[in-house]
Amino acid sequence: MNWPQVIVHADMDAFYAAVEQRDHPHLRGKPLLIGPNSYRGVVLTASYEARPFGVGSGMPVAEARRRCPEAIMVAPRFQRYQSVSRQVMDIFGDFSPQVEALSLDEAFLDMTGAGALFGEPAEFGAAIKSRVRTETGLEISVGISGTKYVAKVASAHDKPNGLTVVPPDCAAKWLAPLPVTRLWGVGKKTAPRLRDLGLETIGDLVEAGEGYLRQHLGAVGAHFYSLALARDPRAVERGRGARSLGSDRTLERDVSSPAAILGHLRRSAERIARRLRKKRYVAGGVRVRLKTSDFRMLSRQCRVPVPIDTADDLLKVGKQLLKSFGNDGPYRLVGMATFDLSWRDQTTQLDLFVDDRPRRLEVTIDQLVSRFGAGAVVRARDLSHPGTVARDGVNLDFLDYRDGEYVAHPVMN
Ligand code: TTP
Ligand code: MG
Repeated sequence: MNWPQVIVHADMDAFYAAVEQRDHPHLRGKPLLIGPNSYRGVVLTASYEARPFGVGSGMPVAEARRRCPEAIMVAPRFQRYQSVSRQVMDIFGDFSPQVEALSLDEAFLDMTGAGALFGEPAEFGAAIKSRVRTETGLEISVGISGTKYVAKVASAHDKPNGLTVVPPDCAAKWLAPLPVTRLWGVGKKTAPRLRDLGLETIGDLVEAGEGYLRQHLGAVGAHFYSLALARDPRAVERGRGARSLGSDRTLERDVSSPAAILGHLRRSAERIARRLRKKRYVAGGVRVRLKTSDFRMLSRQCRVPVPIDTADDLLKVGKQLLKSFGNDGPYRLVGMATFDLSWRDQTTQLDLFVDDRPRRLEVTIDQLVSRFGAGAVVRARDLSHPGTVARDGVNLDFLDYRDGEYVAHPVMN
């Protein structure tokens, strides 16, 4: 089977309604409409029990209630949905560093090259579904193919709780019998036009040919023709959800000595490196941020020739960046972040050409911490300056401790 690209589209089933049914057991198995309890609003979504009545997103509440009088009206709780969404997106992040969130409940994942880690598409599709179910108690439908377009059509194909894998070489054949409304961009206006031309299915467009479609529909005709043949060159874009992994430390006392700044950077680097390794990511770039005592945020970043995932390497880059600030502080925040994240296993250089002793040490520490928890390991040099980090809600030193991050073992240094 030939999979030049592996694109996953994952979309929660009846998202808002499913969250309400999960949180309120008495709503389970019942037709629900999520929306304002007023006859003037529109329905945001309907539970699957309500859908056979022909109700759904965007329908005026009055119309929906007429069609499905026994439906229970439930007011939306956006914060709740947002927090579930974060949980779900975080799970996606464990399957790929390339996640393009399209809305609260749906995303594309580029899983090209992930086979070595997760097996065949059908296997990792099932794994995504099962993690979402275990961790959120909710169901999700997954479509997998070689393009975004086909993956998206596939995820809707067998909803709810669907898993549809369409190998790229069968994609055009798979699309052919589907109605033209499944083409992106064919809506209420275009569908009747296509029907007037005798084009009912996606396969009909392919048969009609590009020239014919161009002649009758203009440039958009050529676009539909490409989609109908499952051609869709768009890459998964991380966009707003750009995955960078970082750690900022807001300090109780401003610092200006290079040694003190470096001390904080090192702790950020250690924290970041552990999280990178846990997710099996490597970073293609490093950014250092410093906030001056008058609240100006300064930032320097650079890319690295070989992706990295150790505190040792992060810190080396961080040190270089630090030299380029041209500002002597004092600083109230010291932070580091990594970006351009990719899978560790796709980068062959790693471990091969570089001295991997620092990495082996860090991995050993990871294992100690995961086996013995907080208190297992601390670097000697960290014992000398505890407690310099103020409340920033994220990165307190004592959180290090409670998180099971480094604690003490002078020998490890
Ligand atoms: P969708 O994924 O479109 O719908 P859904 O998850 O409810 O159902 P499906 O199983 O068909 O995927 O949208 C996700 C959530 O976004 C949905 O639960 C409610 C909200 N939403 C709106 O607020 N307005 C809208 O117009 C649509 C379509 C959705
Ligand atoms: Mg959905």
